[in-house]
Amino acid sequence: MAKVNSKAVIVILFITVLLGLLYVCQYYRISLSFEETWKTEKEGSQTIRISHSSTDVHLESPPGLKYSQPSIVHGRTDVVTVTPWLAPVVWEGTFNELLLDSIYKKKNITVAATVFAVGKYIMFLKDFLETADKHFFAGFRVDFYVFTDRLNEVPKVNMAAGRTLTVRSVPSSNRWQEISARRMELIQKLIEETFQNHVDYIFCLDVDSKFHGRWGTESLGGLVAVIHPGYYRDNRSRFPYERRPASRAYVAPGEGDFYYCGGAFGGLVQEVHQLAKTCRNNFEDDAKEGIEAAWQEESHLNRYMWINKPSKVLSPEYLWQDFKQRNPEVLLIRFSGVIKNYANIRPN
Ligand code: 5GW
Ligand code: MN
Repeated sequence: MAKVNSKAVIVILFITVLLGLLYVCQYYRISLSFEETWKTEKEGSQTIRISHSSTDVHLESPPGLKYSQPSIVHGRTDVVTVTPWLAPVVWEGTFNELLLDSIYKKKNITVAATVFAVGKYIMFLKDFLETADKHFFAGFRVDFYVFTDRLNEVPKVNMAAGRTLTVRSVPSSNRWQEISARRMELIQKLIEETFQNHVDYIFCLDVDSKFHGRWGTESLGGLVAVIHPGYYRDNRSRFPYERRPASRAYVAPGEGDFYYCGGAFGGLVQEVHQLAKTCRNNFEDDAKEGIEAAWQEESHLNRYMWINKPSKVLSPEYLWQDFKQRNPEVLLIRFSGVIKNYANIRPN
């Protein structure tokens, strides 16, 4: 009896050790492949990266983090903080940045930002980049992509550690309509060719603007749109949607949720890829039929966001306009368009 028992114990022990070894190997393999990804990333080639950016999964909070107690009965009452399809609308005072940053630090995310500075718009680039480095995802890995036709006029801006600046050459164009059309195409191609696998989120921003306050992890989501500061108190009949049914950007009277900005949008790379591709195709198909939407890509973006509801909506804090007086519900202006002399900067 005793002999059988000790044999059994040895077998069980053996199996346990084997399983343990297997587990350790597996773990080691994962961390190894992660490191490999890192190495090749730096060398500029593409590898598959373990996905860690899905939306609608639980958010893992680091253990032991202390932060103020959330309330479900007290909060902002002067603004609406959720859409009818239950996407959050991000306003100052609705989120805890310490908590959010800790959650996304753990996920080790990379955010990309695209900005176009074609022709005289190069003059806005320095302020844009300097303020972005300070306020846009501070403390996180950010890759800025500048598209310009004036390569030697790109300002030397020192980025904080872990943040990069890549300049891409685009042909000069005298027609804004062309620049606008090509923006979506270039965003689509950038995603396809450069970072489908190593960037998690992307934001596409106007260059004629500056950061004045935090724009960070609270803005992350699958598909992210920004409410236009010019129309958010208006009835939707006044929104400058494309109103001709012949256009693929058409939004009928009585339709539409909000009027969103063309000057800032973003989300998960795969989502923004879908958006850019769709808007580009619709833009080009319209053009073939000799039609151009009222506000070019902004009109197509608005049509897209009407069909494909954004999973996170950013309040006008995220794209204000310097010439506009701050409204009382806007507690903090984070990003704002500068006042520009149109006659001076635009080619047409
Ligand atoms: C914009 C209007 C007419 C003609 C040309 C342009 C233009 C836009 C340009 O010459 N160069 C250029 O880089 N852009 C890019 O498109 C900038 O990133 C700019 O921020 C963005 C959108 O154009 P904006 O900022 O003039 O449009 P609004 O609606 O913010 O005034
Ligand atoms: Mn602008």
